[in-house]
Amino acid sequence: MPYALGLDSSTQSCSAIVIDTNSQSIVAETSVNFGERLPQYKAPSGFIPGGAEGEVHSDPRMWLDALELLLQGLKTQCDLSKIAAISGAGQQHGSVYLNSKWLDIVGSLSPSLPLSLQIGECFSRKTSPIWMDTSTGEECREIAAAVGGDEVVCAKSGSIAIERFTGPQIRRFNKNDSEGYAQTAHIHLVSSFLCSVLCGADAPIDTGDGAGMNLLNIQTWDWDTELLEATAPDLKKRLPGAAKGATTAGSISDYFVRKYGFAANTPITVFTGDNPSSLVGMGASQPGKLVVSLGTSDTFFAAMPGVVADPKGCGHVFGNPSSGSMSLQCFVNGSLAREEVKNKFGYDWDQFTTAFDKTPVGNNGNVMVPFFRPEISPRVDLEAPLLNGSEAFENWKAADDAIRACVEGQFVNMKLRTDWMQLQPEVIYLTGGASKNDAIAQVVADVFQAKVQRLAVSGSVALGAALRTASNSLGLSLHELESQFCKPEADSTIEPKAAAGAYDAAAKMIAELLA
Ligand code: XUL
Repeated sequence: MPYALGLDSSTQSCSAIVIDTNSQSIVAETSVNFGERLPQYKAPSGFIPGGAEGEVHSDPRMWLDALELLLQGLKTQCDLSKIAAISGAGQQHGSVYLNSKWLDIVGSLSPSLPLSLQIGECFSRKTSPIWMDTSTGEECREIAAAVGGDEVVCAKSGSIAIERFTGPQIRRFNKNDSEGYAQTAHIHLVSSFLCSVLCGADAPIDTGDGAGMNLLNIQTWDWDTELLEATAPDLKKRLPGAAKGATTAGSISDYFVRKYGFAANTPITVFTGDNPSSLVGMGASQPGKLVVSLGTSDTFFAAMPGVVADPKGCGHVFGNPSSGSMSLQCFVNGSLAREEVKNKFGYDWDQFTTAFDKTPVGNNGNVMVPFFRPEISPRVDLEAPLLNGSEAFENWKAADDAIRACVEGQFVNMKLRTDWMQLQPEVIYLTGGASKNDAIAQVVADVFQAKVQRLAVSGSVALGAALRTASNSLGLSLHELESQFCKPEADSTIEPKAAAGAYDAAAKMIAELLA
């Protein structure tokens, strides 16, 4: 019987999954799309459109209303009193600003009134900046300068000061609205805010999500005094404690027991960020497994055996909710670039795939760095692909060559940019739209010299939360839970075919083109 509930408050929706750890099955799954179900917040894609100067904010009351709609829906699918453990995850970096009424109000919520109405009294900043916000370039530079440069910020916090990260956002709030900052008694991330609401008390920030703030020291996994001071005055007293992922934050508050029928005292494991949660939900929380998600942008993440920061400052290090650390690296030019090349030649996806049968591994030395938009891994502002040779992309006549060059260029660059993680992959889990394509999967296997398996995951963030709490609160092995719930698709394995070193020449050329 023991059920575990995992929640996921993401950018566009809030989702839940309930697993039965005995029968190793999913008991219930549901989701609430913010734009569709809560149009009153005028945030069709989960954020308020038209923010000035790169600001992207959401109304935190929307997240609370969505949580209630979600639990109402879940209640119709399963008996919530059977849930023996709860955890969750939130979109990373977004922050919630609360005044001095917060602890009293969240600790004594009345089930006859909605959360949003009661907690609505507590916001010292009406809207929350989220990860899409790019308004804090100046604050990033100020924080870096105050502590001795980006290298120092990166070595301390696992990432250089970045616009969407929470510290620069807090700094900007204090600069633009010092009165509002003075009224702020508590600052939470989306994840720790929702965890606190469920517990009816302040919950800690876990090291997975906390490392996305430019405030947490990845060597001590605690707040870094220098970074706090470089960010805003008296910041430490406004933050909750930092805690490792396997920490019990509290137990479900009376509000949820009376309103939704949860069992009293149901334990809640500290929430984490969506990416760290997804690492667990993909079954990759142990070093040796990499996840490559192929979407509009491509994302690479993996559990790391040690704690190292990217010396070039492109990647991120977060706490691994299972233990140790994880890396995350984003590549803007993912499907975006693959589609650009496909469309240039008027190919469909079948023709795109067949191109790989007609061209050899290494593409006879025809190399492309396929950046059609400014890239962040590495940082390149140029909006045109770089080629080895003087030929402009517009003049590239051989469609099949160009397609192979694009995909090989993407993954050779991915390998170059992730070498700092010092990983020795046994298996690469490929997920996302393009992962089904065998030709692309073969290039990944050949470049990384590791076997590739496909994962059919839709709700890896919520699943990761359910697995984490089943491990932390119900005493089950996380490793076993991952192998029970996160199975790669049958017959999806692709082994490397090319010899080790087949991409050495291309790697050298791409490194030179980007030097
Ligand atoms: C990671 C990031 C996004 C958010 C939104 O650094 O900004 O992936 O977590 O999901």
